[in-house]
Amino acid sequence: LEASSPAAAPAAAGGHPSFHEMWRDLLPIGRHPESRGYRRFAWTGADLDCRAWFKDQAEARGLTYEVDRNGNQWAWLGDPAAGDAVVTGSHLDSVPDGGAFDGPLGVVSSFAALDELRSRGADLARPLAIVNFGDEEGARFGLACVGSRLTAGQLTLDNAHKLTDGDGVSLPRAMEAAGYDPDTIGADPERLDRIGAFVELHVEQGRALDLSGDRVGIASAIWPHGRWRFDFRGEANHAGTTRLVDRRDPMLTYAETVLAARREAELAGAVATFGKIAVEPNGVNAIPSLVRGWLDSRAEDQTSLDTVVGGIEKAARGYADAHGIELDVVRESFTPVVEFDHALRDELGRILGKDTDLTVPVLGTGAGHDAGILSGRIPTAMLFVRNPTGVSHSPAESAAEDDCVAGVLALADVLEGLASR
Ligand code: HGY
Ligand code: MN
Ligand code: MN
Ligand code: MN
Repeated sequence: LEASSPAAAPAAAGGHPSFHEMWRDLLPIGRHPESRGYRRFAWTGADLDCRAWFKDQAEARGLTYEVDRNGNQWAWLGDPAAGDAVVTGSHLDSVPDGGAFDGPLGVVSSFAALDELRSRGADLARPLAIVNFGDEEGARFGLACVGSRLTAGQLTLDNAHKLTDGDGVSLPRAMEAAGYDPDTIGADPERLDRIGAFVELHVEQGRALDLSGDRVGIASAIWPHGRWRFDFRGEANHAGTTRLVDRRDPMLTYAETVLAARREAELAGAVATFGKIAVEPNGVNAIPSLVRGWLDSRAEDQTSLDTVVGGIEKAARGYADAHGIELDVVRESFTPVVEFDHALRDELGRILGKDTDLTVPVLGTGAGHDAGILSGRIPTAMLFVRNPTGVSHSPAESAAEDDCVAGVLALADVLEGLASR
């Protein structure tokens, strides 16, 4: 499916007409006309349009629709109170100028898999639910996986009030403006207790499946990752009249730190990215007084991550001292390594090995997911769908129609296999 050409997503013969139809309806929402990327930020108009789409899908199928105390949307087949539910889903929000697949592929595939189960006449012994977790990307308020973190009790109402967007609007106030009661925000153990397994389908954000020649894979682990804010403070002054030797220019220190991050990440076999920056006063002809850069760093294991971030901070302090710059480093969020449930992973392998002609490699990933947050609380697994370019968090993200359909069928097999026993 080329995100840039919805018309190029034919309802493939033997494919999934309902997948195709949902994809087509969702595709225009929140898409920027020039960048062609998605700007579906939590609780903004585009996100609300996506949420309305979710509600429509639930109601069109006669599913029990609800919004939980943290604003996550649920669509239930069977009794939500019965317990031991099998839950699938993902998120509908995006990074700035994100691709079409990261998140929505999992939600659309979940509804399509449910349609598939119904057309098969599957006899389910456990309730099934589809979920859209709010604010997975953290593009607006800086913290990723907000909906699942709130549910899992990793973010309190007090701390949610401290999360603000670029205009100073806090997360609870943004939810309130969108018509939700923010005072109900908080851990939802009762809801998690009713879930027996959570399976999230997601577009792969790398090329492992492309290289192995497989359409679908199973996730093994998520790398530990976090976000750190580096505040470099210097002195604003005239760009034309201030001699170089008299400057305390935080941009220089920031630039040296970016280079150090690349070096440290290479040494540790990890990744480190400064992808967001704020400059004050942000004038062409003024030396900055403040450069604020956000570091996103991830590594296969905790020791490597500590080494990378420690190395970057040490280098930054050295450069800051040399230029008379004050430096503050704040860890804004952190997610430890996630090992997905082994028994559930093996179960998925058995189901897919038996019921389809797919081979299913097991892969780790550097991307965060709501499944990773929930894995501390309930048995959780992920399916990845091949991404031929490996590109993600960009409008160039893509997946082939046939692979998406293979993902839908694999998810249907998994849901049926889990919910039938
Ligand atoms: O991995 C991330 O950046 C986010 O959680 N999707
Ligand atoms: Mn993402
Ligand atoms: Mn995602
Ligand atoms: Mn002047």
